[in-house]
Amino acid sequence: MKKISIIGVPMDLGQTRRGVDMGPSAIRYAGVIERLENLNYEIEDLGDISIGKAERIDDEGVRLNLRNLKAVAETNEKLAQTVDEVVQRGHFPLVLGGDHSIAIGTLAGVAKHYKNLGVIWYDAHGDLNTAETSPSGNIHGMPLAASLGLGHPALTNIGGYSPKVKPENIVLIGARSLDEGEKRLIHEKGIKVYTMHEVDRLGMTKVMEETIAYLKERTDGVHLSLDLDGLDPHDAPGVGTPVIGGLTYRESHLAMEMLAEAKLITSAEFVEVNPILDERNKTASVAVALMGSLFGEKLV
Ligand code: 4U7
Ligand code: MN
Ligand code: MN
Ligand code: MN
Repeated sequence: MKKISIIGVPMDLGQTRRGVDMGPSAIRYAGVIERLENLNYEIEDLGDISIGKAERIDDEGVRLNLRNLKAVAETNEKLAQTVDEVVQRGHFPLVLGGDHSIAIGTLAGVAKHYKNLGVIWYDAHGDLNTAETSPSGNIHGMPLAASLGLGHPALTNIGGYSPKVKPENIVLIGARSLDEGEKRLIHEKGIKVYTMHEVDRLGMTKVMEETIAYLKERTDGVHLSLDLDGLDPHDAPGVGTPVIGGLTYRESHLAMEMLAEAKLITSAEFVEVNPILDERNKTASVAVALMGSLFGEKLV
């Protein structure tokens, strides 16, 4: 596929730190369009999805332990629609966040086009909380659960159907901060996880070889959801929930190159870039470099 549609989602309502809404601008400023055009893709930039307004007093969100539920759900509904149209037109959807709650909408737009969509969740976190298990009430910690059909119907039914993915079609990479409820769910559902422990033991090459083989045999398309906090804060400081001991830039680069070589990925999103917390747009630049590798950039 030679056409990529870029969709910005300046969402910050899925968590409480301001600035992540500027992620799409920072990534564009870091040169994403030029970078991918140089790889001979035709790029269509669809601009940014408009974000719902937060309630000034969010009584319902507080009561439900789902901060900004209404606005987050509305925005994801719009995103799902946009992504759906992009896939229908045969383009590759590349979504720029924004906080990770937008994965709910991206997956809603993508998953209906596949019988068995695979998902690679590249993240320090599992994002497998529901209102019942979430220590924070932040919806950016819930998108993978919602896509499995778990949680509030306003989140699980985005796009008018549920679930979007099956637990056996998911691979988590880089996990190192999982809440108790998330660990329970991972065991209960048999979700495949390469925590930092496995990355250390096996090395990224083996992790990606296994991931690619696993998803190739059971899925008909694979979505990459890459949270920049999957990387170590040294390499990606501009994120709202940094966790030390993460994946290096080099490991991540290798992972993207291996995915490119395997021609596995059919849609992608890069999320949680927060320019206010960043150092000279480093994290956005890392995101763009990883996109370059994902889309086949070669060193020679
Ligand atoms: B991100 C957390 F409790 N698990 O649910 C939560 F540690 O999209 C963090 O991966 C979630 O950045 C992080 O609030 C969400 C917390
Ligand atoms: Mn077209
Ligand atoms: Mn994360
Ligand atoms: Mn995340």
